Amino acid sequence: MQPVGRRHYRDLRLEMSDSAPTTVRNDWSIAEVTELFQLPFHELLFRAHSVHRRHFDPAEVQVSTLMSIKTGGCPEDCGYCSQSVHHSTGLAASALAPVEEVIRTARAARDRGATRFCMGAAYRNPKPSQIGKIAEMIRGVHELGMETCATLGMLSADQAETLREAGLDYYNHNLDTSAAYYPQITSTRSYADRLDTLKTVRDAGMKVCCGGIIGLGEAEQDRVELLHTLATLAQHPDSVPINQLVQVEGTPLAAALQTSSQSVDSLAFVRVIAVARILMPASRVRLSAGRTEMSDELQALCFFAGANSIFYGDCLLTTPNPATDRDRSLLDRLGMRPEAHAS
Ligand code: SAM
Ligand code: DTB
Ligand code: SF4
Repeated sequence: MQPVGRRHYRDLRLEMSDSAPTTVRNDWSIAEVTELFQLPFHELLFRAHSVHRRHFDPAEVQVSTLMSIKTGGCPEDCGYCSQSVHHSTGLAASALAPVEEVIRTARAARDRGATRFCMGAAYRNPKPSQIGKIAEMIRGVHELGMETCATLGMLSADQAETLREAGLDYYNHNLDTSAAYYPQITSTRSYADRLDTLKTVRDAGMKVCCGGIIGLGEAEQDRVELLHTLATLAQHPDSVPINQLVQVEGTPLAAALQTSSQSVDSLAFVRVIAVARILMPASRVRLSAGRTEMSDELQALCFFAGANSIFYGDCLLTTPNPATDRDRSLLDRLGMRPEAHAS
C-alpha cells in the first residue's frame, strides 16, 4: 500500500473536488435546500467537503476574536440572550468600553494569532454620541492591521457610512432563524428590520457577516428556511456564523428548553454546516457559539463539513469559549492551521 504522503494527498484533493460545482448561485429553491437536508449523512458530507475544497484550503481556519465593548442592558427581548433587560440573568450592565482598552485587547488578540477583531455591543441601535467613539475604536483596530467587525444592532445609512469610513470591514447582524419562527424568539423587532439593516450595510460597501442559531426549539423546516434566506440574498454573506444556542440561566429559552428536555442533535447540527457550505460555497462558514459543549470529534466533523472559521479566545461576549491552548492543540491534531492573512 502506498504511504499517504503530500503528493498522494494533493491528488486525492483534486479527485474529490472534480465533480463539485464551482458556481455561486443565489437562486436556490426551498425544494433544493430541503433535498440537501434529506440526503444520507455521508452523501451530504461528501458533497459539502468536495465543494469546500474547490473554494478553500481545507487545512486553513480563519480566526476571529470577540470583545463585548458594551455589555448588558439591551432593550430588545431576544429569548436566548443574557444581555436583555427583559431577563434576569444576573449580568451587570456596563458602559461603552474606553477606546484604549479595546485597542489593547485587539493587539493581544492579534499577537495570539487572530486576524479579525469583532466588537459587540448590546444595543438595539447605536446612538449618535456612541458612533463617534466606536469609529475611533475601529480606526485603532484597523491600524493594527487586523480585519475589523462590529455588531451593534440596527444601523442608519449615515451610521453605516461613518463606520465604513473609519475602516469597518464586516458588520455582523444575524437572522437567527426562519422568518416564520422569528416572532417566537424576539418580539421587539421584525425580520424585515433585520433584512433592512443587512441591505444598509451592503449599500455602504461593507462585508456582511450573517447567520443564525441552532437549538432555539426550531423545526428542521426553520433551518431550511434560514439557510434559504441567506443563500438567496442578492449577495451571499461573506461570513456565515452558525451558533449553537448557549443556554443561559434566566433566559426564557433556556427555561423552556430545560422543561422540555430538548437539546441539539449533533449530527443535525453538522448537517446545517454542510448545507450552508454547499449553498454558499465561497463564504466563510463559522463554527461559532456553543463549542465548549462540543467534543473534539464533533468539531472535526464540522470542519470536514465545511466550517472554516472560529471564534478564538476564552470568552465569546458574555459566555465562555474553549481556551486558546485547547484550540491550538485541536487544530494541530487535525493538521489544520489558523489562516495567516485574512482573505
Ligand atoms: N445587539 C446586537 C444584535 O443583536 O445584533 C449585537 C450583539 S448580539 C449578542 C449578536 C448575536 O449573538 C445575536 O444575533 C445572536 O445570533 C448571537 N447570540 C446571542 N446570544 C446567544 C446565545 N446565548 N447562544 C448563541 N448565540 C447567541
Ligand atoms: C455570532 O454569530 N456569534 C457571536 C457574534 N456573532 C457576535 C456572539 C455569540 C454570543 C454567545 C453568547 C454570549 O457570549 O453572550
Ligand atoms: Fe440585545 Fe443583541 Fe442580545 Fe438581542 S441579541 S437582546 S439585540 S444584545
